[in-house]
Amino acid sequence: KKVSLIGVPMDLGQGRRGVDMGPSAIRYAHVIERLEKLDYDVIDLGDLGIPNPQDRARNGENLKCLDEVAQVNTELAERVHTIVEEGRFPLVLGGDHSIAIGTLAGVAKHKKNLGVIWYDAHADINTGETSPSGNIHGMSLAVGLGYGHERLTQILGYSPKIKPEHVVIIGARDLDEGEKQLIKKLGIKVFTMHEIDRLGMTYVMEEAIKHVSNGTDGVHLSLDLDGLDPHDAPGVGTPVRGGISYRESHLAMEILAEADILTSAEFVEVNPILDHGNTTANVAVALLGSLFGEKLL
Ligand code: DIR
Ligand code: MN
Ligand code: MN
Ligand code: MN
Repeated sequence: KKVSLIGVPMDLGQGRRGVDMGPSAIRYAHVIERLEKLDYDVIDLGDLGIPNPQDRARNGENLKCLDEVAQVNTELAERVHTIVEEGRFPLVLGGDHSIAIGTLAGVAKHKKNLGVIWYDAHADINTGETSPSGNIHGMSLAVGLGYGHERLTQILGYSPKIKPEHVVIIGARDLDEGEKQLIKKLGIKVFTMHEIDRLGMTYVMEEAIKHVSNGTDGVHLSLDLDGLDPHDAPGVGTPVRGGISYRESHLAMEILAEADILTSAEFVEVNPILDHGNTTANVAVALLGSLFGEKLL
């Protein structure tokens, strides 16, 4: 595989500063070297430019920094679209999870039926109407499904980007009321922490892979580091205890590598300011190693 890596140092989709340093922390944790060692042809396209907003708290229609988030995601969508066109695998480094809006827009332009694995403590399926925070990082999956502000859903001029039956959420343990309703209404497949504990990660991943492979022409992994337990990944803006362990996450990535179904991936929400050392970026890079086929022996 040929991999094109792009960083999106954006923190405007949520309230805590520092997640803009995520791409830098992940590069510092040797992501390029890790993938090159596995014989991938890796190009680092660098970071997108992020505008400096006049007012971070401005809350138009309950969407904070809507103009800036829409602008960055439009640029990201175009860049990701080009990467796929070149026959390369887009690997997007966040930044807050609002950047999934642009990634999905760019990838799905090439894939009529894109499968999506959403690895996260949250479902990010709020809209301006349901969001208790107004933070767009909690809305990105909804936007991909065609729900939300049209400045976001209409990026690259088409909507929806993905269909609910092609989505699986893994690791959910913190959902808002409106999110629960939309998940039920759309019939989205969710493996909460309950199912992971009860059935085990091997079974969950096998079922998840079947689900996103059924009737799809590509699969995107959107991995929010807060899907992991805060003990293992402390450097995230919205930690929720009782999460997926480091070991379970490696297993999940190894099973995904074996299945060989992914056509794009993004790793988001690494916040070095809230981290212990560079633990969380190191975890992200270790998981990327497994995802790209690293083996002990
Ligand atoms: C919450 C938190 N559901 C919101 N979402 C987060 O603001 O919409 N997503 N942290 O990753
Ligand atoms: Mn998220
Ligand atoms: Mn999350
Ligand atoms: Mn988050």
